[in-house]
Amino acid sequence: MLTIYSDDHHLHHGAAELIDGTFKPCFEMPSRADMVLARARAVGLGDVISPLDFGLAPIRRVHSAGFVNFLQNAWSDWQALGRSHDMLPMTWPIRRLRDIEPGDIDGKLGFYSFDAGAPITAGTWQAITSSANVALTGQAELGKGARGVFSLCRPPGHHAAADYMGGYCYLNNAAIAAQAMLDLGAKRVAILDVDYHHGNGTQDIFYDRADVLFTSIHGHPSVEYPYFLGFADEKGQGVGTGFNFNYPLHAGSDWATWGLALQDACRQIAEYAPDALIVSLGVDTFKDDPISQFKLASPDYLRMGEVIGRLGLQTLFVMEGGYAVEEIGINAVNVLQGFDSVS
Ligand code: OKP
Ligand code: ZN
Repeated sequence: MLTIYSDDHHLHHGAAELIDGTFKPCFEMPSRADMVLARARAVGLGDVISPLDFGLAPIRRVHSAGFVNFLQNAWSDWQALGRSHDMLPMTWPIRRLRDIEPGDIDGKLGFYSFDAGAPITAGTWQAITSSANVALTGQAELGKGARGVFSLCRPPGHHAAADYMGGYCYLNNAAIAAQAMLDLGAKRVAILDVDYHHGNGTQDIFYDRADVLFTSIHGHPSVEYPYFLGFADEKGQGVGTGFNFNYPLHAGSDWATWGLALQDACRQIAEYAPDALIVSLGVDTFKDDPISQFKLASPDYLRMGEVIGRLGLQTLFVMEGGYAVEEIGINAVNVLQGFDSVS
């Protein structure tokens, strides 16, 4: 399987995130992508190529103009205040507060985010636009006829919506690739989000649309981040009703439970008969993940790839989460090898 990768992800390296009431070193760190790349090379997964630059147009197809402007200018606005440490928000417009973009950068930060887990650093803009290009280049390779492509994105994207960042995510790489597929002629695209956390951003972006089916298997939002979306009764709205499927599972779920949800999601995807499938590939479902509560073991990821491969669809794998850095390469590449083994 072809891998798309850019070293630019190293430019995004936050010092700390606010978690459990304290600052901890960011779990979302550069060594994650390095480990996945090293494993892909070690097992001879396939060629590794650099992304092309698609510019901002395909990003703007998914994200609002105001949000893209905010991300592009955030660091210089911050520096203008004499600050050189990482940016983090701390005031949010929740219920009954006004929906007006502030002029002040601290206000903008709260306006365009939903948590304090995603720092913006000097190199974040370059890293996130490269990450989107990694996804778009994967999409282009699929368009040339590839059966499966791996976009080794970092930072991840599935928590980012049209106009907010958070959860280590800034631009929604999977959504940007899905929209590009549609813009280039696909009629229907399915997304399968296997990351441990609900893909709230992706769901939100496509919630009222029938041309993208969103399916997600994740920790139950009553006890797990992102808490405020990802329940089973979220079915889509308007013409999008019936095109959103959430599988919230309880803490401690292992392959026996998780695999059943995958089977059901795959049944929905097959019934939808999409032109292509995008997998938001997070491997934080792993039993030793430091911030997650599922119990998948490394060989389970081979099974996961096989089940996905048996759908027989052109498939773009977009890297999302996974924080057990020692095993992230084995687990992510196991999915890709499982997929290849049935292709
Ligand atoms: C990003 B991705 C847990 C706090 C979680 C943010 C997690 C973001 C995960 N107590 N903080 O979906 O892997
Ligand atoms: Zn996750």
